[in-house]
Amino acid sequence: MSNHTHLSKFISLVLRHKPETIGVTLDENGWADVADLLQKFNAHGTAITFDELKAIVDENTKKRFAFNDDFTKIRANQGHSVEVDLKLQPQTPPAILYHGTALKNLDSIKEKGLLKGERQHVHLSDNIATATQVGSRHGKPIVLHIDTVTMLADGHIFYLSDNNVWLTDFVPAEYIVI
Ligand code: HQG
Repeated sequence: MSNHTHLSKFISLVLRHKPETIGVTLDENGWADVADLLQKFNAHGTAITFDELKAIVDENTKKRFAFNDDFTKIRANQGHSVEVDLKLQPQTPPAILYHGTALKNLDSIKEKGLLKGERQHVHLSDNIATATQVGSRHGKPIVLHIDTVTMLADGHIFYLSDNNVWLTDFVPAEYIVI
């Protein structure tokens, strides 16, 4: 794993799941202070400069992180397990969205629907390739098709993260086409 990939994973851990690992705090909208973050990474044995942090944010293919306008704050665009309010506005998704999972989860998903688990939302993609990739993180991938038209008609709400991941609270099994 390259040094930047390793750092990127550590930054994900801090900004999405465990800011306390290095003693950083996130505000209610998920932002960490950049100077504080850098100082605490370095104090905890992870050498990183502002320029390296900026390069990691810029080169991240999934655009996982974002700075505010003056680069004094940074946050993860989605994927949190800590409770944050990203202030995302409800949006109308394409008629079909995709969720990649592992075949071994299928029976449970058919029974219980898609649950957000540890994260704040269920994550959906607008394309099969991304969903396949996400699913293969968990095992032999399978891509579920989600009928968003009926979900919307039934009052379910969708959000789009700044890095184009579709988010919703729960997908009951009846809207899933396998
Ligand atoms: C599964 C990555 C059994 C669900 C990706 C998934 C994504 C169930 C796993 C983001 C279930 C949770 C999120 C049920 C859901 N029974 N299994 N009823 N309901 N599951 O990692 O969607 O690279 O929390 O199918 O690109 O895989 O980190 O969610 O397999 O956008 O930026 O439970 O993480 O982004 O796994 O991935 P996860 P996910 P990053």
